[in-house]
Amino acid sequence: MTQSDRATPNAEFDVVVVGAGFAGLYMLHRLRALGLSARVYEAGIGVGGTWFWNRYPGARCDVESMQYSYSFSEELQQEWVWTERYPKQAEILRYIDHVADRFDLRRDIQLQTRVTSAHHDATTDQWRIATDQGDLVVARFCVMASGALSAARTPDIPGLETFQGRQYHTGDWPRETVDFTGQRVGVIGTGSSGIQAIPHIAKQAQHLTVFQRTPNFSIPAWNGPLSTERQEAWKADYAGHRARARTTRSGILYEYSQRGALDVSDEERRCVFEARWARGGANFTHAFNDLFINKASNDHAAEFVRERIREIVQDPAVAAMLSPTNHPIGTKRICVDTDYFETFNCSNVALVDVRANPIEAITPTGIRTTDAEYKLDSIVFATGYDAVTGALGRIDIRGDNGLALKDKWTDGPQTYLGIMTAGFPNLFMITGPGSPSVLTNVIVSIEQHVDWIANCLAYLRERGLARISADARAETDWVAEVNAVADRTLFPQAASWYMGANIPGKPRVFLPYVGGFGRYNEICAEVVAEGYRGFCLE
Ligand code: N01
Repeated sequence: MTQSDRATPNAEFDVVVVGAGFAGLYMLHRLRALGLSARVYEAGIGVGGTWFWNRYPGARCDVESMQYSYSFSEELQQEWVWTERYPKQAEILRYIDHVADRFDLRRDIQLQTRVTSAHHDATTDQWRIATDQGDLVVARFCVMASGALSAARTPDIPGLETFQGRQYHTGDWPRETVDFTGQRVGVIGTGSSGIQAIPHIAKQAQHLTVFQRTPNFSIPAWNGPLSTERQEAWKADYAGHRARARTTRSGILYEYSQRGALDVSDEERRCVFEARWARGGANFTHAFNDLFINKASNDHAAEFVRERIREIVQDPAVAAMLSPTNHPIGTKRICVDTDYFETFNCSNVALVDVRANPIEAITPTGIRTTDAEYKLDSIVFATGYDAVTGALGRIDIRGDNGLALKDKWTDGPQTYLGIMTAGFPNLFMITGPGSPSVLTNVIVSIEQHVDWIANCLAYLRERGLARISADARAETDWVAEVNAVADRTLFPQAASWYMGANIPGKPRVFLPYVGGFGRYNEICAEVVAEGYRGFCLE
């Protein structure tokens, strides 16, 4: 028992929500409608979660604007006007701020407050939640809306603290303008964040060195203004589009092919890939319906992209370095870029292969690899996140008998449907491990989870019940299902953050449910229709 377990709480709520990003805001809105009292804690000085912190140059969503937005309010989706095919970070943050004001959400959100612990008290059947600002509150229910890509990670490189220049992480970018003009800049990391930031930094910096460990597949975004006609056509049937999106694998309306890549001639396959490349975006990986399950089919798509890289990048040695060969296309998150490969034709940009010659240390003046020393004024870490479980791991969460979540999850996360974990009653997760989350349009996943949780709370109240917990047996079966579905795909062949592979010591388990959003949504509905099958209600 800790000191906070004995202290007298300052306040009591029906529900505490951790995080005021897309998930926390919509959760609060639904809780209000149920007449429940709620407090949302948010570490940032503003709402927006991941989109509040990710202010790096070029930050933009790779799901199209018309789809990357809430569907819960017809008025909101009709009235909001997006300006580009893919929304930039500032526009998304404006949208989130608009939502917070429009639905009067701010009065229940406490900013600049990080939840440090959440302990379940068996005697009162309440969660005791403590923050870094000294709050100690109790609530019957606790909802973790803390995000799947919110725990930014800087690798433990020796000498990190000795660097005399400026350091930045893409996932924790300063609010003030960063100007790289005249500087020698190093970027470590070539995932979605690095691939977006690099072309922008290259335009400003006197010299840019990109430290690449794994080359990534990237498809051009062909971003541009969103025409009024296109926007109005979409809005004419917004509800229909949303409903159709919810039946798909990714919760996104792509053109999902019904054919395998080996079912067509070489010429036809090439035409299909060319058309997809010309349209741009992640739609490319749905050019055939077997790219995620058939290596031979995947090889065709991968080789097509490598050919494009060789076409774009003038120096054949640099093109070879930028060409991914160690994982099937799509098994690390596909990137969507604007002028990424083209940037390596600029005379002020150099590419360094840190797989061949790893980074040994950060020095006071730059980065030292095993074969060279690079003098830098600024270093940008585009090194990603402790994904899916990281934000939960930073909170001391304890359930029945004081069991710590991090101890329960030593060998990998165990959840039932990614919504609850056995032994932690009345604790919900939004887009938790074992749910489709990061493999989908995350707003579609968020809305589905929030609706499920809100409906569950209403169900409990109508029946005079106070407690819901996941059944351990149902959880074991779900974890087995999550693994089995992943094993039928090519995803486990990549050392990706989906597998926890980017964090030294993190268990290698496939974190999201890859069976598709549509199927997952059906399963969640079936569970409810069968009286919350696999949950214990008391
Ligand atoms: O992070 P990442 P991210 N030395 O983990 C490298 C979403 N997102 O922030 O691959 C050298 O993908 C690491 O190398 P390797 C999206 O879901 C979306 O870019 O591990 N290099 C990799 O290249 C995305 O997938 C959008 O070998 C090191 C990079 O750092 C997710 O967020 C935009 C290293 C990290 O890539 C995460 O993307 C941005 C080391 N010690 C993000 N440690 C859009 O919607 C790590 N790396 C467009």
